[in-house]
Amino acid sequence: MTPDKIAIVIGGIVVIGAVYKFFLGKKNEQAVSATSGAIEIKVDGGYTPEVVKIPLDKTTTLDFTRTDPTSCLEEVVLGDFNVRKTLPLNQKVSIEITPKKKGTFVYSCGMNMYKGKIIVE
Ligand SMILES: [Cu+2]
Repeated sequence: MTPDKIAIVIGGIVVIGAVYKFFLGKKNEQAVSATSGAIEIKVDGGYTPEVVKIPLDKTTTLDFTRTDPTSCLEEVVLGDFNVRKTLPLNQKVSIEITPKKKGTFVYSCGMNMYKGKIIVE
């Protein structure tokens, strides 16, 4: 094979890998349940875990820690719980919520670009 053909093959493998990872990543979106009333959420290019499960009528503390310097993520908005908080870099910000309704609630960054989900059950 000539070097340009090798480059095409390598490029193809990289693209297939990226596509595969994208779809697999979506499937791996698994909900993490809050244990002992608290859950840690890492804010770095989005929210990890992206989906959390919390119990109805109980207070759960969501501990957000932002390690991503992107200003996009400096605010977190939990519209359904009337919460809007600034997340200083590398500092844990605890948000307590006591859901009164079952369902799936979406929260986001201040610009509504990055999203996470809270499942109340
Ligand atoms: Cu944003």
